[in-house]
Amino acid sequence: MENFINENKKKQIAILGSTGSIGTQALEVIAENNSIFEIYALTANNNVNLLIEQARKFKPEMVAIGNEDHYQMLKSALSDLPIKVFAGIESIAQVAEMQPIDLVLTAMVGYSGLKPTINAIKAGKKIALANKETLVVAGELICDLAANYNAPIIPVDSEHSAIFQCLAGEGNNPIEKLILTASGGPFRTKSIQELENVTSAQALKHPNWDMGAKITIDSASMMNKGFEIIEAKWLFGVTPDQIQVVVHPQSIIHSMVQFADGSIKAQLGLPDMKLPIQYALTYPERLKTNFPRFDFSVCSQFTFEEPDLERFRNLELAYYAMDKGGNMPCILNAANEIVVSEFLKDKIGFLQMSEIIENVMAKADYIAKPTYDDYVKTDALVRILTKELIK
Ligand code: MN3
Repeated sequence: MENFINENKKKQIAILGSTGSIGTQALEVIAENNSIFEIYALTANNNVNLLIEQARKFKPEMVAIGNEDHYQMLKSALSDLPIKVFAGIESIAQVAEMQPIDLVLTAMVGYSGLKPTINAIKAGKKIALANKETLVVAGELICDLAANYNAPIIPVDSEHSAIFQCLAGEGNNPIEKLILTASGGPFRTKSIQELENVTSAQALKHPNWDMGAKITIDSASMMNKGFEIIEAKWLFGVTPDQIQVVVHPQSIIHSMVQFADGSIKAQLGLPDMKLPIQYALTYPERLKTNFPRFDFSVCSQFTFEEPDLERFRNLELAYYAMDKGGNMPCILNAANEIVVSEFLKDKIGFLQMSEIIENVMAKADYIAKPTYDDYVKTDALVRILTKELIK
């Protein structure tokens, strides 16, 4: 593969979702390596103040804000700079396909990542994929498009980056199994009785990773790991029975690959998303960083546990959705987005989230071979159905 980094021509980067946790960390990585990378476009959904600040600092060609109410504010705050300003969800998808862009980092939250990712793939862009919901909702469609349009997808999710790194140099050596590690989240040791009463504030305190609110709740409920199983299936072309989840509370082993000869390769490091973000930006090369290094004398023990499917039902629901295929993972995702937002408002309990999702999965219309329009329709209908069941 041709080296991606070329000091004579800076790589043009678009960050979709630049004000979120991944987006802001990606900008730190890019600021550190500004002789290699240049920001071409930044987009955000709602956080207009931070988007203005980022645009003034990185001076992209263009910015887009999803929420059109913020257009005037964004436009006037940047009026002294030659930055094109757009607003509306559709404009974010259009920004993703702009000709000069070399790489699109998809770091939006949830289903909203689907359309812009499709556009970027159709424009043949290299994709650094942080928005896992894109693959959960429409993995088959995305992978077919990526193959047809020659758009490489490089995972940013730490587990998938780990697997991707383990596979580097392995050619077509057969994978026997992928072993996804899970921290277990803040509720790993809580009993089912205790889980009845945990609050969103408790769920937002993740022991190892500092992330956005939605993914932190998904981590506490293990839905995040459920999504990651589905993400792994599509990224690495394995079958569901080739994906195993192991709870590893220290979050130092980010995931592993077991090959046909029984050999297991693992990727290790401190839990810091800047590493997988940077690897996705510089792949297949590695750049020097000043991130803190893992120290074996400080962490003397790695432990492993089986995930508990009784307390964390979501993992089982995700396996079911993956086996069932069609629009079932899309149903799973839409129901989850609604229950998470209701849990964050303390409108429903922690365990209720899985109960409601399971109920929605039983009631929603199943489509075995969905088109893009079917996904759009499924997402919209399932959101309504889930809200009705919560009332
Ligand atoms: Mn992850």
